[in-house]
Amino acid sequence: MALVCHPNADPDCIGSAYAIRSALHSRSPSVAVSILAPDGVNAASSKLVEYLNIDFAASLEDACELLVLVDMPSLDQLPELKEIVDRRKIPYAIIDHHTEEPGCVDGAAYSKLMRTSSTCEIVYRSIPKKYLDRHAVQALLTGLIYDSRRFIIQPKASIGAAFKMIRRGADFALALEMLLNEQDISERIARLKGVARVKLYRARDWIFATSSIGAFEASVARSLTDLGADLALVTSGEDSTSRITGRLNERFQRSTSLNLASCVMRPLAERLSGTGGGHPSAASARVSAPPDEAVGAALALISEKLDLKPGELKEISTRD
Ligand SMILES: [Mn+2]
Repeated sequence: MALVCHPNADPDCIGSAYAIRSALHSRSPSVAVSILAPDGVNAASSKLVEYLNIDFAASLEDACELLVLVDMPSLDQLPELKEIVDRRKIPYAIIDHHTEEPGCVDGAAYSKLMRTSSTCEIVYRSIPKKYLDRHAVQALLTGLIYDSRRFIIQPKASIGAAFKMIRRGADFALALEMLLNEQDISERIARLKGVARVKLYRARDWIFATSSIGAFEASVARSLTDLGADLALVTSGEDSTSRITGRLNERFQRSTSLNLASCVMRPLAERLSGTGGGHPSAASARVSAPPDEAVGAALALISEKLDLKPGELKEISTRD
């Protein structure tokens, strides 16, 4: 069995995958379970990965009989793996939260989708506690704190779940320590450069920010929404291909119901021959177009979805 993490795997994804594997080991020791992170893990996960001592599998083993998509609704963002899975007809299960992907569960052998603040909360709720050891609960608490943005999202449910995990031996201070962001210098420079290169737009009471950077697009996009943008689009790339990453803040997501994955990144990928997907408030695409064109097309799709009239989306000068 292979547990597959989404690109740039975050602590919610890592914590969930670890706990699922650990529970499977104690329930069915004869089942071989590997964890795959085909497109790497993000910087916020590095301490957790080290603490849990996770050994990622290099590739999908030939003997794999079941795939579990952890914290992602489809394999759209991992086209190479998707191709193998389709070709070998490997059944797959989906465990994910806050997803509204139409038809995403159609091809799945099993799915567990809940509107929780984190996948870790779903995993905790779904697995009989006798199969969860202290490390697994610690991993789940860390992922929950991260994805609930420290209990800002769905506070009642996320605080309640965290309290139960703490009663089962998880250490809150240790979880916070593992999330302490000691970003390396290149990521901090990328964030600051991304902010320096920002272009701003206003539509009604919403602020959109776009920028470009060579790497750490997700981190730059998150910085822009943290600074006050309702929506951030960050590109990286050269002349003919680019990667575009989007983030929405909670309030904007709630008031517009804009789904970045299904309304923006997926159609963008279709239009510009690429691949795209993700979550409603965090999604990305790889497209066959220069970065400027990708951003322009994404803004056009967003304007269309929000029903903006021509001229309603105005660029704000950053020079005066
Ligand atoms: Mn998540």
